[in-house]
Amino acid sequence: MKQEHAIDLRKAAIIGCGFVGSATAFTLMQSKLFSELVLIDVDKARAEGEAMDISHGMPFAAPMKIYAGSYDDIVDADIIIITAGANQKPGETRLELVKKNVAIYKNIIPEIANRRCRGILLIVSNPVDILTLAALKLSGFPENRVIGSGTVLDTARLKNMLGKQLGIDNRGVHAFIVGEHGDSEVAVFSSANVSGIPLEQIYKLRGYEEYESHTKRIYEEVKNSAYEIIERKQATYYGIAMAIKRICECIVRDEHSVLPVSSLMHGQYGISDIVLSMPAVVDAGGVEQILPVSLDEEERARLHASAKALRDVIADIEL
Ligand code: 6V0
Repeated sequence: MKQEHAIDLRKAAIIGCGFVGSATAFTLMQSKLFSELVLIDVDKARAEGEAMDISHGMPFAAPMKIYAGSYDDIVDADIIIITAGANQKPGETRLELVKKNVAIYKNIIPEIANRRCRGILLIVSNPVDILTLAALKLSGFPENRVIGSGTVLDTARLKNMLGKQLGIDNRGVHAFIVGEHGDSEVAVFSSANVSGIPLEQIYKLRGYEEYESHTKRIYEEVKNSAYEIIERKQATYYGIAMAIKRICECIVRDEHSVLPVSSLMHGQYGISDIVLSMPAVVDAGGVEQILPVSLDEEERARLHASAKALRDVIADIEL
């Protein structure tokens, strides 16, 4: 029997149910963050199949409504996660995807905006910074409600690799990747630390003398992770699904946690009017405040180069 709810139920939507969308749906089902999850894909059968498959695991998790739906089902979604679009082929850069995926966003975003959705748009498709800017412009949503997954995944990769190198739980490693989620991204080693101890110092304390060469190598490995995975298994999806779950947690629980999501810049380091990743306070309203991480001179120059790389691509497309 259907009855009035005394409390607001939490609903998420995933648009695009390929590798990333389906891994995200699977992860969110197990997270118990939402009571309802709607899956949308141009390939409706794919969305239906994923909803059926994931729902069969529900007796081992927690009850939740999961189904393949349409845009009419997302009007009351709290978070709308967009993973639709082409993915990188082996050797293809994220920026090379831009024209294909901007065209897809020109179909999807007006469907959302026309329904006056109140939810937060969480952009995941690549190139994520450009598509977040496209989503912002095409939706007319306030900018705090349009977030890109940005370098949340890259930062997790960095923490994981540093933790492994130092033999320390990666959750104690505080370090960020900022800038583009892509080839021009910047690893901020100058202010990285383990529980407050500067990275260079903890390298010494753990018996490693090769700070410069190790950190250079780790940066290259983080930057090339997606290429390496795609070379071996055609797509990356588990890491990003976990990163999306973490961003959803911050929103749903109004955590005010600091995550390097991508959002519109307003003069931080002299950069404006483009979207890139910088640590930001994330809460129930989306991005509450950008916190420009402290950078040394070289990192600052690299950040500007990253912003320029994004700007050059934007100049070439119509948003
Ligand atoms: P995939 O497996 O090809 O899935 C894409 C899905 O999108 C397919 O099921 C399509 O049918 C669907 N789709 C296409 N057009 C539309 C549309 N107009 N409306 C609804 N659905 C549509 O790709 P995969 O899942 O591997 O990757 C999806 C996107 O995520 C790509 O752009 C990747 O590059 C990107 N990633 C972003 C990451 C990040 O860190 N931000 C990480 C990994 C992948």
